[in-house]
Parts: sequence; C-alpha cells; structure tokens
Amino acid sequence: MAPPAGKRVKGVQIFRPFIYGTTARPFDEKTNPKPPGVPDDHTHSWTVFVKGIDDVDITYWLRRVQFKLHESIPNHVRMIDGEKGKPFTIHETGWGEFEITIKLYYVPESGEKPQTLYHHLRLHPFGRTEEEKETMRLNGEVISWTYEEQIFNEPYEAFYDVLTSGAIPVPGSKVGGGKGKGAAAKGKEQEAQRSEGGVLERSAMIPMTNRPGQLFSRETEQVELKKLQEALKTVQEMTKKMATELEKKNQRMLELKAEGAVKTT
Ligand code: SLL
Repeated sequence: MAPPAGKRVKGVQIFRPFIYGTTARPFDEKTNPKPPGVPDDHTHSWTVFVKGIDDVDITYWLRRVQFKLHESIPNHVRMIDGEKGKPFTIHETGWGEFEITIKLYYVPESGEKPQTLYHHLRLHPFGRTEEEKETMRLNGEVISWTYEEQIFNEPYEAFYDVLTSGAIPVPGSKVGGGKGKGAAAKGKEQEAQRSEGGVLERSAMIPMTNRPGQLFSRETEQVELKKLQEALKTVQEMTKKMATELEKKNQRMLELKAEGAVKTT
C-alpha cells in the first residue's frame, strides 16, 4: 500500500488505550446451556475481542482485525471489519486452549503496516494464587484480558487530524444540543453511568474507577503500583537479611582462618 500523501508530524507521538483478550464460560445446564448443534466434546463457549477502553469507539484508527484460531476449528482464519462503536469479536465453542494470533489492520490514512499480537485462550481458571483461581471458578467466567496502548509515532498529517479532531463525548451519553440545566444534569448523569471520570471518544483517557465489565482504570493502576511497592519492600528486606547473614559468615570465616593459622604455626 502506498503511503498517504503528505508529511509526518515530527516529534509527535499519539497513543490510544485498548484491550484485547478472551472470556470463556464452561457449558452448564443452568447457567450456560450448550446450544443445539454444538459437538459433544465441546466443553466451553468463548469470545476473543479487541475493543476500546471503556468501550469507546476505536474504528477511527483500527480498520479490521484478523483472528487466527486453532487449525482444528472450521474456517480458522477470520477477518472482522470494524463497525463504528462496536468491539471486534468472535464467538466460538471448543474444548482446548491455544494461542490466538491477532493481526491489527489500521485505517488507510495511517500508512501503518499491520501489526500482530498473540493471546493465549484460557478456558480454565488461573491466577497467581489459589484464591484468585477460586474467585474465577465462582464467577463462572474465565477472563484473560490485556490492557495495551497503541502508539502512533510521527503520524501523517491527515491521520494526525483524524486522531486529534477533538475528543468527543460518547454518543448518547451527553446532551446533544440540549438546553437548560435539567438537560445538562441529565447528560452528566448518563455520562457518569457510562464511564466513571467521563472518558471521551477519540481520546487517550482512562477511566478513574472500575465498574462491572471495565477492569482497567486509574484505580487498577494504583492497586498494581501498590503491589509492586510491596514486592519491592519484601525484596529489599530479603536483601538486607542476606547481607547480614553474609557478613556473619565472613566473620566466621575470618575467625576460622585465624584459628587455623594459630594451629598450623
Ligand atoms: C490442546 N494444543 O491440546 C491444544 C489444542 C485445540 C482446541 C487445542 C476445537 C473446536 C472445534 C478446539 O477446541 N480446539 O472443533 O471447533 O489443548
């Protein structure tokens, strides 16, 4: 594909947050009954997706997504074209976990080559601790999602315009041309429901807090940071303890050497 006409905007880097991953649910007569026609050996239904954070539209920079599934699945290479405001998704059923290849195709104005991501489909509860696994088991859903940031380095001018043509409120979430306090307040209310912290479309914003179905926010970031700080503290304490032990052992070695020297002379 020929690069778009025009120059690149020098020294500019623009990023857009997005999420990709899978959600799997075991078949269960009550909570997730197996639809007719699904083979006997299939144990789970699952979804793989690429979408905007807080479900904002990303089709203004991402044009289509190719999902390459396991060869055992009929028609295992699927191309999904972007539909404004909707996630790129595939729903499937199966019995096994495997690596999914996700290829991102950008809008033509970007002049960007496609880029590949890899995601491991998880069907079975997992986690860093037994507790995390158990929580997943109880939720009846195996969620394996990744937060990612797409970086556009020195975008072409036309694409830069697309990316920065004004962060706009999520359609339907705010008063469009409504007048008066009442309407404005109502708009604000709706916006709050849609996204805590009011994430705008076509922005690089991240929600302030989590809410059901939205796992990535400044709040998540803070929790992760706290975990990292705690881990760092533990490592520092361990290092200190080791250093003290080493010092003791060195002392002991010197004593033994001195004793040996006394004995041999
Ligand atoms: C495993 N290495 O052994 C993996 C392979 C393949 C998963 C997993 C088939 C679905 C269908 C399916 O689930 N394949 O027949 O449509 O775990």
